[in-house]
Amino acid sequence: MTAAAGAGPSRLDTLTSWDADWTGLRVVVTGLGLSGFSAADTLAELGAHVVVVDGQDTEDTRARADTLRIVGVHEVLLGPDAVRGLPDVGGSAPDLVVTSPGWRPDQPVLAAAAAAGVPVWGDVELAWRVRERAGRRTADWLVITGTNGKTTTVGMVESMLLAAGLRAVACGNVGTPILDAIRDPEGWDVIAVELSSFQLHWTHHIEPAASVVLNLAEDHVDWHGSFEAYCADKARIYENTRVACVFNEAEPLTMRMAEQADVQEGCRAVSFTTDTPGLSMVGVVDGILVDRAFLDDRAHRALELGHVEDLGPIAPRHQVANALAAAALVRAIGVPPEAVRDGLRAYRPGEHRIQLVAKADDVLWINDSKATNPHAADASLGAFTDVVWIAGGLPKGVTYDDLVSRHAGRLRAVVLIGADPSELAGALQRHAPDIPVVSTAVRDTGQDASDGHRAMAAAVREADALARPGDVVLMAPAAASMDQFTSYADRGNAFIDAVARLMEDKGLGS
Ligand code: UMA
Repeated sequence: MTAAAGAGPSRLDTLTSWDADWTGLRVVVTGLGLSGFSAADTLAELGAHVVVVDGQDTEDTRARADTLRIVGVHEVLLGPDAVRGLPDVGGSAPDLVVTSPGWRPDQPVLAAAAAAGVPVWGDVELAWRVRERAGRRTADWLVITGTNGKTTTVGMVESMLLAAGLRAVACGNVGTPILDAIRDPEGWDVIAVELSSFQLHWTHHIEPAASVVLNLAEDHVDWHGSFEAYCADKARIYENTRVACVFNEAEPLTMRMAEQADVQEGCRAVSFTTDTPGLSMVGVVDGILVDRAFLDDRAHRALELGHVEDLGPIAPRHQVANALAAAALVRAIGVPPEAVRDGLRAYRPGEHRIQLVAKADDVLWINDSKATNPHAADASLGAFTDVVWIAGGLPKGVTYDDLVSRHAGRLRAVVLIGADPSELAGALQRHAPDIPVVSTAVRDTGQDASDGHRAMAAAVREADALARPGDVVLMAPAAASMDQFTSYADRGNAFIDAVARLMEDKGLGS
């Protein structure tokens, strides 16, 4: 191991605001997707000497590279050779690597950086460093992680902040890169930041006003190497929190993470529960969302924040939990109770999360493409009683035994999608041997593995044949989509299109 290359850690230690001297800092940015592009663009604006690398040499990456060169990025290296090792920057070793979240630590560029002692930051670390800028307000950060519910919760937080009249935005893993948000010319009062385990892995020091781990279940084991490593990265979200570490009363692991975190003086641990709340909790009493954490006389009183009905007509338990977590975060920074209620009323859930697509012949067709792991599918399966379940895809190293044994009783039938559904099929054989299972899988049908839209159309027809009045056809794959689709949104749209065609063929309109 060699000492840190180039300017060394001491120069990096001084880089704690936009107005610090970033000029000529030699930086390699890995990845030319959403976050890499925004990191390279930011660093060029700061005057750093930037080299970007990406393993894909496509029309799209070339076009993005051209744009970056115009804004002052010195070099963009594309294709497999560009990501086999750490490049020099302006003829010397880099001072810093800023990585995109999807890059695994054992990827050769990042492994070489580690071996050479070159610090690696994610875009969230860079965003924290540049958040202060002369003449602009500096936003408070409310940060959210968890295996499931992050996107919903960050959206609810944003909605509550806006209802309170604050200038606020949701950013991070939700889709708007955090550096794009941070560079907004007007600045923000508060940013609501969704953080993935990948982003947390590459984040070294942030000081959020409030933080939450919503829940924890097996996910992304292939990236982190183990569930323990995944949890260790998630736990980093609580470090240095200023006002409140929010945890899930139903998941003791989240409490331990909050307790073990090194937080700022005066920071409190506050939990959320979908049952009656005790002291320092938010929870539910007779359908009313209540706060027993952020009021002076909390030992004797509770504050009404809203009603479960404020969440809309379908409010499964996990959605109530997300709403309470969001409420705790905003209450930590003094958002009034009415804004919590108004924010929940104004919030519209994103597409592909327990989305009602059609109702025909007394059968509900529900798109939950966002259920990319067993834990998410568990929540949506649990919300219905008689289910024709469309499931399968890339399992990401997780197992299905618990999920299938828990819900075997509610399954009418299962239709398998995905290039290789053998993991799920095995769990169904073991724990639900009497449930009919139909496969649309490539191995059985010989169809093109990439043709997810055709597979989905076939799955929808199979489900239609199996469903009886009163049933729900639930597309909640419990797996990632990339084996047959470009994203979970593409998979959800394939389902929506296939259901619309089915309805047309039945003469029911779409
Ligand atoms: N690449 C390589 N080599 C690698 C890996 C990637 O060259 O080994 C290149 C790809 O060719 C591509 C770029 O790197 O050009 C992609 O980088 P990325 O995978 O980090 O993705 P971004 O486009 O930067 O998007 C990321 C998040 N993606 C991931 O974490 C995988 C987005 O979350 C996030 O919205 C965005 O930053 C803005 O912050 C998506 C996601 O799937 C929604 N997140 C996972 C999840 O929610 O489960 C964690």
